[in-house]
Amino acid sequence: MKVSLEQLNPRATVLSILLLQAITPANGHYGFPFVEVAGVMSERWEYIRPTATFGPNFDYAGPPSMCGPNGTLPLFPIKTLKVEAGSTIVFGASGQKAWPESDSREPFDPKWSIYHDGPATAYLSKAPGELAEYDGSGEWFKIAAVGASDGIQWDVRESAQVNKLSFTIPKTTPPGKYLMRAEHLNILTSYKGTQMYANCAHLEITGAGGGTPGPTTKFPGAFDAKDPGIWLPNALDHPYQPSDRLKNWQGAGPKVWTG
Ligand SMILES: *[C@@H]1O[C@H](CO)[C@@H](O)[C@H](O)[C@H]1NC(C)=O
Ligand SMILES: [Cu+2]
Repeated sequence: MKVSLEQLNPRATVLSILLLQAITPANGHYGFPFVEVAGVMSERWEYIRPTATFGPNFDYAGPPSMCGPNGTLPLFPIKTLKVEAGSTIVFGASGQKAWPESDSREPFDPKWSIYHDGPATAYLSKAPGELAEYDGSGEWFKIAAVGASDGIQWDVRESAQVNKLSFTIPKTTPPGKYLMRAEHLNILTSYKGTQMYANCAHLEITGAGGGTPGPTTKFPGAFDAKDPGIWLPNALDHPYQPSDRLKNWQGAGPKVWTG
């Protein structure tokens, strides 16, 4: 049914416009509450630290930059996914479904996709003891950066309809219990305009190990709003022709360790 604005009581119209504005931003944001297990998407928050909101984080150097808002410790107990080094971890994306988001148990919706354009990265940090008690204050190393393989458009972008992020654990990663951080950025060229979305999985990595991961960094602290991986000059947002700088994008923070 179509109703013109004139037909409505003006006060009701103002109210419904205000309500629309209050509801709309929730649709614009997202996170990674799922991980695939043997090709099947997990339940929501089964292996991922719950976060209170999927709203964008602009505090690149603050606590939410690690595992998302309220992700410094698990808000409730979650499982640990056992994986062999060398395997690929697939995170599933979702829009915000509840307030707080940690209350939602909505399953993965394969028809929904990330509708912002920007790079994705993944990091690991080994827990000294149990993951449930690990606040992520140890060393972190980056294992992947998914940029713009054609040098002109981000691989993860609205028109590509991406709903999963895949990252490979380097084969020589030392065995142990790890927090795995998956991040997608909505790259915007304005200073402090880029939106950060991050969530962390609990992993137990098996295998022979043998590698020495590095360089390492800390969360929070790995980023600064002026980091060229966060605040890209205009030419790198949407270049008119392929750019090697965009093609070779490694992101904010340390270089990728491949094992
Ligand atoms: C998240 O953290 C904020 C600030 O400490 C707190 O007020 C809020 O209740 C937390 N949310 C949840 C779902 O725990
Ligand atoms: Cu958004």
